[in-house]
Amino acid sequence: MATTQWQKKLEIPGRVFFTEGNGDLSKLKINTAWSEAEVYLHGAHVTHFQKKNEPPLLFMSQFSRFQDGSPIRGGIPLIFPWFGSREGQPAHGFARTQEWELREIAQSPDGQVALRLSLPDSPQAALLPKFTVEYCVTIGQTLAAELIVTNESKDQDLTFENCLHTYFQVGDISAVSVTGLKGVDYLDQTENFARKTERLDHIKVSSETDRIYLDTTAATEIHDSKLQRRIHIETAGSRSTVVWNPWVNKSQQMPDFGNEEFHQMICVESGNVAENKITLPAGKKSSLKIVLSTLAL
Ligand code: TA6
Repeated sequence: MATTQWQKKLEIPGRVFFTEGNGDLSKLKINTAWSEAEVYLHGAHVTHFQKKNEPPLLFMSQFSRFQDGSPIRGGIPLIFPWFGSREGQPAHGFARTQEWELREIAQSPDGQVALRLSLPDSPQAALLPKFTVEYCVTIGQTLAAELIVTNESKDQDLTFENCLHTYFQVGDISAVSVTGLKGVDYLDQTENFARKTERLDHIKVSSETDRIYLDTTAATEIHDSKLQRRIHIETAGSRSTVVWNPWVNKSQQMPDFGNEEFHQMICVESGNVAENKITLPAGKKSSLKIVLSTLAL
């Protein structure tokens, strides 16, 4: 979709500007003193974040679609108002396939860039109690993303799931572990949502892994011994952490994902899913925030 003149007026020359993304979708490129990033208006989708002299933080599939009605595969898919599949509806809700509106670009005195986007009205949204959704992305030495849902109705609760479904770039999945979830119960989606308890400090992936960790607000870390880095995932307003790698068979079943790409990615997702879903009273707001940073291993 073409970038409107009003949106172009928000550009900051040399810092934040629109460019033609894949599939003729509108893409914002952001450059800061520490990093660069890319954000599509389609799904308000952060597709790239990279600190200077470091490998990219986010994984993007080389086979991703960039078209109306399809989610982008990789980066940070924005999951709302439901997580997972739903009869007759798009998986993971409709927010990630809508064209979001850019509302504001702000540059802080220290040079961080903040974008504020809003979810437009839609027929699907009209089926729910009246609500608004804003998404704020802040790019600097770290990458922060905050999803704010406001229940605008006068007398109805708004029940929803939300999740920032982040795909992280790793050197090799066999040289990766995830920490911060020991002792946490999870639903194992590879075993029909069987409920289990995490026993390991360092979770490793050697087969399809698809787990919804529940009632956890802890920070998690991805230890990558091939890229010699730790990715630190700090959250606020998140009670669920999802860990996913499709491995061989699932990779082959996804046309927008390469058969061998599972070696270079892991999803560690933050949100409120399944029994952690949110019931927001009329007039109230909810915030889900992640702050992603990298450290030497
Ligand atoms: O977050 C894990 C998961 O729910 C997996 O079950 C898998 O479906 C993944 O999300 C990707 O979903 P998508 O609809 O983006 O293909």
